[in-house]
Amino acid sequence: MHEKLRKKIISSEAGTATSAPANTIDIIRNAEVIATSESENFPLDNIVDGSTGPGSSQWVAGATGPQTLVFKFDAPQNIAGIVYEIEEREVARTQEICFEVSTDSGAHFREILRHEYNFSPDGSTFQREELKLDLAHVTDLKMTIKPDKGNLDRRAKLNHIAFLA
Ligand SMILES: [Ca+2]
Repeated sequence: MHEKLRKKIISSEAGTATSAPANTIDIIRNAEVIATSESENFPLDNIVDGSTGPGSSQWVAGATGPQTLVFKFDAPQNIAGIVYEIEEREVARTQEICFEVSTDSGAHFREILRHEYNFSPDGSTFQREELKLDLAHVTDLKMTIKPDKGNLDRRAKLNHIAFLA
């Protein structure tokens, strides 16, 4: 008697976005996002729609200059990392991003990191960052995007963000 190999064939489809890791905090179910602006055709929903990578859907600010996104969690979260993606194909600009966290529902914020990135249509047009963190009891996470340091006529953009538990 022969035992049969237990097997499953799972075809890999080209072009599908990589699925989010299992330890990702579901932003839609666990947080409210407060933003300083959004543009009609590029709403905030695009940062959590699962569309990632170059050419993916993105949020574009409704106004030029610095923008702030505050993720207010329904219950305090332990955050082990942040992943974000930003694509800029149209203009050259120097972007500065700052993350701050609050553990008291937004009464006080503490800066956890600040990050610069240079976009250039002929060079870097897509930024993906994976930040390892060890944050406990986070009630609010604030992301401030300065789309162009020292020049306020650029628009902030964000294709994707995820928080790792
Ligand atoms: Ca997206």
